[in-house]
Amino acid sequence: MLLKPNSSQKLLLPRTKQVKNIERRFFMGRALSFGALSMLAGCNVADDSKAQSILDAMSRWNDGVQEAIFGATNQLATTYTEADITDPFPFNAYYSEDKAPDVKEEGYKLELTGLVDKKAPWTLAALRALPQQSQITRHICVEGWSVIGKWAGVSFADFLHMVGADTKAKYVAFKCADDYYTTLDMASALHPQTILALTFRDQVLPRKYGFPMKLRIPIKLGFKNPKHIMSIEVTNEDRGGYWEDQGYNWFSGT
Ligand SMILES: Nc1nc2c(c(=O)[nH]1)N[C@H]1C(S)=C(S)[C@@H](COP(=O)(O)O)O[C@H]1N2
Ligand SMILES: [Mo]
Repeated sequence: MLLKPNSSQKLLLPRTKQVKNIERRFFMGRALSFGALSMLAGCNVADDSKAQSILDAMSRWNDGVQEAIFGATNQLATTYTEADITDPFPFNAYYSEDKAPDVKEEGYKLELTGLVDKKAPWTLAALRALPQQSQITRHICVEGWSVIGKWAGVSFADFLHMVGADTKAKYVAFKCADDYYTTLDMASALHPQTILALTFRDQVLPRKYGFPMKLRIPIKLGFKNPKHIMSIEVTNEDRGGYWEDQGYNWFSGT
């Protein structure tokens, strides 16, 4: 599905191009200066672990620069009206719709691990009893299409504070009922529009859109919005992600 022509498209297209250009420049810079860097650090290219840690550091620096350029974590994503909602709303995952995990509400509990004080798992009923926040925002997929949807659920910042998460930790990592996983930077996790979404268009989140819950984070590309979440870890280790580990940019802000 192609981008619908509207005001934010004008902003989006040049920006996407800009991201690509910036990444290309960083990549070239990285490639050209690799020899010099290895010398500086006193290692040769055969010294894999040292070379890798330099590349990792540069990649983290790239993520930091993107955050500084786009300031995504300080800005609010555009919100839309009910009339703007894309209907029908597409299905998307790394498999076809009939393969979407069929998580049952009975027995489901959201697991919390890592740097969290209160690790007691959460039932859906308990999550539904918390204050709910709604949003109509644009979901942008890295494949080049975007759609507008409506989600509601628990403010993720409120949830992290409630369970005594160490919000000074670097990351929040997610594991899903399929083989999907992703890692978010803490600033994005705490963004005021990041929600643990329990509904889509005011109905219980359907299986195809991530039942029992997805993280809806409009300041990130679609693949940073994990569906069918089973466990959440607060951590200082980057746990990577399904697409991130296949080369998609880790930061992937919108
Ligand atoms: N568990 C899980 N989450 C996932 C995916 C997936 O395959 N499995 N795909 C991602 C991608 S690439 C996109 S574009 C969105 C699609 O979310 P939607 O169903 O709400 O449109 O889910 C993201 N989260
Ligand atoms: Mo996507």
